[in-house]
Amino acid sequence: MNRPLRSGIRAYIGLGSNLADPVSQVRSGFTALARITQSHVEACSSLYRTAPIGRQDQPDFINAVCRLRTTLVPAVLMRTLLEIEQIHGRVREGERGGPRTLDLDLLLYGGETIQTAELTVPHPRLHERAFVLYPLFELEPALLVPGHGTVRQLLEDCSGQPVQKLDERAE
Ligand code: PH2
Ligand code: MG
Ligand code: MG
Repeated sequence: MNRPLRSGIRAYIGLGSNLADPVSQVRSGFTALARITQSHVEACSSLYRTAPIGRQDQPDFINAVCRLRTTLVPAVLMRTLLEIEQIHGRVREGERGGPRTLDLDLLLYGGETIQTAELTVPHPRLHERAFVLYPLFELEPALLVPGHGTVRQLLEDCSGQPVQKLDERAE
């Protein structure tokens, strides 16, 4: 286990799965995030069962969010997330937004705005997705999404997207 870092940037990672035992996939994702070099997991949200946004012809998702403190630069952190997805059997084929074993999105990297060929931060759809905003709200309601406002404000515009917090004892 990596030791807590006092230096570094706070990065928020969104986890999502709707294939091959999604609860186990997300829990295994938490474990893999805890093993990333030069990084320390500060907090993980509860798990949430969420209706698919976008493509509807797929199972419900399990979603969650983790807060990391990291000294990795964003491009290296992103590459590491893609490697973890692959280890979890992620196959990228067919239409975008389809079912997946594990999706790890770099949602926020400190207060930075990043636009490169590989990476857009904040995540371009984070501000309108209840399945990300609810777990973020659980960790940090006053968190600012650069260019959009606080998580608390953004959630007010997300009614009508079904999100159910899982009772951990029942799992
Ligand atoms: N991810 C998507 C598309 N739609 N819907 C839910 N509920 N949860 C997700 O993680 C999700 C989605 C593409 O990344
Ligand atoms: Mg995603
Ligand atoms: Mg993704």
